[in-house]
Amino acid sequence: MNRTDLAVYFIMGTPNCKHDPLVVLEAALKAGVTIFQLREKGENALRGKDLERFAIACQMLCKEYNVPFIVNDDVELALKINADGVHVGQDDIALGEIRTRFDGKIVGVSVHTKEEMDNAVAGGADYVGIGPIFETKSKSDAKKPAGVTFLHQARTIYPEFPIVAIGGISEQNATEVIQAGADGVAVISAICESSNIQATIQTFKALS
Ligand code: TZP
Ligand code: MG
Repeated sequence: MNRTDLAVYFIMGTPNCKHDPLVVLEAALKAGVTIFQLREKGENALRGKDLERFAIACQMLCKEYNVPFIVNDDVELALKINADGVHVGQDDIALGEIRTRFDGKIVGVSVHTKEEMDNAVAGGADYVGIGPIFETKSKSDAKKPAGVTFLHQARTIYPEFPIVAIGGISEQNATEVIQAGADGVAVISAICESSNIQATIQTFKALS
């Protein structure tokens, strides 16, 4: 993976969308998101065969636009449908095992401290996600907003490692996280709730 692949990282699940999620995804792909993560969580989240069917529909769209398709948490689903990669948090299964099972694929890890970042890098992660930077309403169990202090520290310690920032990032505050050292912005609501997805994504793309 290249650091440029993280420029505009769109994350979405059906509960995040007010209208047809596949229409939202295609608009985002058309506008130039550089990577997509299916994160199907929360109230009314799809499960089982319904989730698998939806995941495959997202995957097919991403293929059409040549955009990597990542699955959040659900390692078995990611392997079953041959996703381009998986994104895991600190509470998910061990990185060593995931790295082995996703040989040649993308593995992303959420980190919040230097120790977690060191472990992710040493364990073979392809990129890390750092956040929540700002207040988010898209993750019920999100930690307190951390600001850009750790992000900046992580960039200083790892000048070349792919890092994406997440949590409450908007068109208004995205510059701050890019200046602090992020290669890109990972967003849910900024795109899902945008009244002009094309313009929103252009704003993000212009920053990195
Ligand atoms: N992890 C940390 S914050 C967050 C996740 C998945 C939610 C980001 O959503 P939004 O709407 O861009 O704040
Ligand atoms: Mg997780």
